[in-house]
Amino acid sequence: MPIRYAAALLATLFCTAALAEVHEVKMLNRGAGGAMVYEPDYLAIATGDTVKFIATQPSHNAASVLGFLPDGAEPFKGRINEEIEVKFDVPGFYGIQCIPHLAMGMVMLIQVGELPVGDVQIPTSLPARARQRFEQIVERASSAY
Ligand SMILES: [Cu+2]
Repeated sequence: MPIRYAAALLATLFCTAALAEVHEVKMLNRGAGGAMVYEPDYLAIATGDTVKFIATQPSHNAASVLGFLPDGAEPFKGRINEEIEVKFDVPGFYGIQCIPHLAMGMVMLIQVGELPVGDVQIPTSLPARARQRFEQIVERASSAY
């Protein structure tokens, strides 16, 4: 039954495609969490999912934080006002920064795969406000379970 086989194959392909999600993050001058924020500032996603960083308000970007991504993961850096889509294929924790507003604490945390959020290692080299925001994010994410 070649036709039935083709239909089954198509259904399998369709399901696989439907499993990989695209999550949207807004880059904002002001949001519910204060000034210079990503909204949401924490995402727990599946391996292979994509995050789309939307330039909702001007003068922001999205870039990986040096030393705050899993081994083997590719660092990335979007330009200012650039809307970028990043696919996360390596499980682990990713710190995301807006380069012009890092000192103001414009960061977010992306958790790829099922991991205890308490295991995250926040680099001590970050500016105080950024480190503080990461700590708040981890605290909020930990208490949500
Ligand atoms: Cu910014």
